[in-house]
Amino acid sequence: VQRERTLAMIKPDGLSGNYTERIKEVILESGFDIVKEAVVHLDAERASLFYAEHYERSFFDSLVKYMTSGPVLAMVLERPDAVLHWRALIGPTDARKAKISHPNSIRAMCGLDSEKNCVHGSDSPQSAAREISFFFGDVRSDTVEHDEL
Ligand code: YYY
Ligand code: MG
Repeated sequence: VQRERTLAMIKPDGLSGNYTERIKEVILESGFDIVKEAVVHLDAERASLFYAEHYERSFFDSLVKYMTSGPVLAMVLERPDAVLHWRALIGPTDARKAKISHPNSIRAMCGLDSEKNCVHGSDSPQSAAREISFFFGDVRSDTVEHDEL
């Protein structure tokens, strides 16, 4: 089975609220390997770049403020269907809705609302590639070893 990578992030309130160990338990119990991880404190420029697709949205400034309010934990997760599987585990964007419709989801566990939702997950393999290189640099060298034989 083809393994796939996705970018997961524990956002500032998840990290400061001591949810990291519980979230990692869910990750490992769900068959992911944590391939890379880094604690990073984003500045406004980096947070804006990460969420560039939302630049025009009314919540953008508030989102950037939230994402720069403390360090985040970025992780590369790997397993088959990693992108879809991680999105399913974290639940809907609005943590208030998650608590009702997806009570076992990670956002239901540690999120607050549609902004402070505790965790991030890439929404497609293309986003995952962009977001993994955003945090960890260009990782193509990890996957071209067969071409070199
Ligand atoms: O991918 P996901 O995080 O589930 O949601 P997006 O629609 O991509 O929004 C990205 C990010 O923006 C979300 O995690 C919180 C913030 N946000 C917000 O503050 N208020 C909203 N109404 C929608 C999203
Ligand atoms: Mg998104």
